[in-house]
Amino acid sequence: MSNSIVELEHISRRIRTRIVENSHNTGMPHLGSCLSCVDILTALYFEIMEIDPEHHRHGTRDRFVMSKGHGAPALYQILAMRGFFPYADLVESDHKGGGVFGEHPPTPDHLPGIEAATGSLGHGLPIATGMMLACRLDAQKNKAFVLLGDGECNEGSIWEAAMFAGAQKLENLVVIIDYNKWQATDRSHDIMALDPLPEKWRAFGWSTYEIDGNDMTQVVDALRNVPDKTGRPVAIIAHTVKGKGISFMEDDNNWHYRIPTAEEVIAAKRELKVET
Ligand SMILES: Cc1ncc(C[n+]2csc(CCOP(=O)(O)OP(=O)(O)O)c2C)c(N)n1
Ligand SMILES: [Mg+2]
Repeated sequence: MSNSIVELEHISRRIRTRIVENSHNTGMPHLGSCLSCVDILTALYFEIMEIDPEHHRHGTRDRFVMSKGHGAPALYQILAMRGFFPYADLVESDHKGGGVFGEHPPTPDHLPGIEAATGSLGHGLPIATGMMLACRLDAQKNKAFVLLGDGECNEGSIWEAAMFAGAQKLENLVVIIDYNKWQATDRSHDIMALDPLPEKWRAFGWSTYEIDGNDMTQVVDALRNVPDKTGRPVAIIAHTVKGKGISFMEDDNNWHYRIPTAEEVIAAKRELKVET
């Protein structure tokens, strides 16, 4: 696609508005986690990825795996706006009664655009690594983009997959780390420090880039640059702000679980300055 940065930023604000409204209406948690990665998802789905919502299982499509599966509410909004299913399905669904729009992504055959059922942290990267190995065996050039949380990088399975992908030189595999410096209950650094993070990925055979993951220009530029001709998989360390875009949610980890009141939804929409 060829959206300008201003258009992409506008889409991001609309997505943030819908996420906040949806959380209030359905009781869906993980607002801060969703708001932190919206700009990355917008860039991927509205500018970077080769996808066709009309033929969403096409074999040579690019893949996106939401490894931090609790970011599903953001992914649902992106998929609806991109045309994978009607927005009305999402708004009118019964979230509490076992519908497809749960706190974590369902299996792919239940919702167009979902590539993997995630939610147990640490599994999205191993799954995407297998996908890209299979695509290479089929001589396909498509890419897989995987969104990891920084807390999620505490999981051992992430590093086993990283070591395998580096050794195999899976150059069409791209990891984006949503580095918002928080996990569910505390600062990531205080639970299990990740630093030096770029050096760790490089030691496992990856190219690394560091960006501001809430700056649309930097996000698009980094994603346009893959594969990066080194033959290595790419890890983009995206520094983000949990709760980004709404002043009273930014960097306040209470919004990992909190649900906004009707008044807070109005205040958030006033800041975002867009309707859904
Ligand atoms: C294996 C596993 N352990 C624990 C959880 C519970 N959990 C859900 S979100 C979360 C925090 C994850 O932090 P991070 O990856 O940094 O994501 P953020 O919310 O900051 O975007 C945890 C521990 C889980 N989903 N899976
Ligand atoms: Mg985090």
